[in-house]
Amino acid sequence: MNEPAAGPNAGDRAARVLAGEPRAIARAMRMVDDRMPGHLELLKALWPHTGKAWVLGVTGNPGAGKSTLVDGLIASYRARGQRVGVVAVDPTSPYTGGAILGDRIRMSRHTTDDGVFIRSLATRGHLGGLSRSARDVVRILDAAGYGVVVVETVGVGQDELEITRTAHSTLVMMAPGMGDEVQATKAGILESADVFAVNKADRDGADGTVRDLELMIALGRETFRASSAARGHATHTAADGHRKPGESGAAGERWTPPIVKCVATRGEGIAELLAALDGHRAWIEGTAAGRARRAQRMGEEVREALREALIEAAVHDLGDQLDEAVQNVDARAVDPYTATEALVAAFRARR
Ligand SMILES: Nc1nc2c(ncn2[C@@H]2O[C@H](COP(=O)(O)OP(=O)(O)OP(=O)(O)O)[C@@H](O)[C@H]2O)c(=O)[nH]1
Ligand SMILES: [Mg+2]
Repeated sequence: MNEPAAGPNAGDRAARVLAGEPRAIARAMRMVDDRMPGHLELLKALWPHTGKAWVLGVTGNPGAGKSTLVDGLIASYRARGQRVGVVAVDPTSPYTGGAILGDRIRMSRHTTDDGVFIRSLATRGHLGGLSRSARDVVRILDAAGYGVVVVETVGVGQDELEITRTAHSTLVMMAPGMGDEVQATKAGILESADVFAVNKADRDGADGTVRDLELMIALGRETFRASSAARGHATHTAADGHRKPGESGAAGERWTPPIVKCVATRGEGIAELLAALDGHRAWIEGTAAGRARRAQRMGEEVREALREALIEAAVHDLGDQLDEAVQNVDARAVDPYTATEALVAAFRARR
């Protein structure tokens, strides 16, 4: 597994990724995922060639039909002539590409299409790093010319929500009778959803799920009004009413998540869903509020990277001083607040 850092330089590697060589792409993904030496140089070399892909996050409870739907979306984007990358993320699984995840992907009919690149990601112990890994893998696909990149996550917990923040548009899938509606409010998914898909509309209860969602969106709107618009979020919950599938969800500068009913197994509702997603993309790209959201997320990424880099630098530079401080706090010779202040001061003084 451990490949030496020697070999092709970042420029060569980047050139092969840009040329769309599948092996080079897979290798680059492994490098960034494992944070191998040279991965940052590679990402830097790829950066000027990124920013073209549309990133779609797909989330929802296990079994909602995400993979089946993504499979249908891939086919539609391919029919439009777009190349599609898929990153399947399972925060609950320590295995990458194992049987469990393989079973969850269900996109096998696209595996022979070289316009489709599917990659799975699992935690493998590096908790918290999954959204960064997902973001970097998405960038590699972006640089390699995949115009649409789908990030599918399992579940609607905090980890998944964080991962959806790496996307431009977030599609939240629900299925009737799974108690998803209640879960959604808990996990704060209303704030993350740009488009809702109520799947398994061939089953009883889909209309009820749609009504529940409409109600929650309306309630969110009231809450938003009550807490005033001063929070700086371009949140869609402030918009007026919900649109019918296919209509734009943009009301002026605001965005209301459209709700689209579908039957993923039969491909029903996919066209409406694509229209809703296109509408959201147009909102992100065409309105000041949409662009502000994009900028905000870029800001989050830089802050996250800065936090990580600062911690690394501080731990490296402070060395024994950090260990001593910990011992002193443990011996109650100093309180942790004063100890932290002293460490920050010491780190600053070294610069
Ligand atoms: N009746 C019905 N079944 C569906 C529909 N869409 C998907 N299914 C079935 O639901 C099951 C789960 O579908 P998946 O696409 O694997 O769901 P998923 O959300 O990706 O599941 P995880 O990856 O395990 O979270 C499969 O047996 C699908 O065939 C639908 O519209 N109607
Ligand atoms: Mg799945």
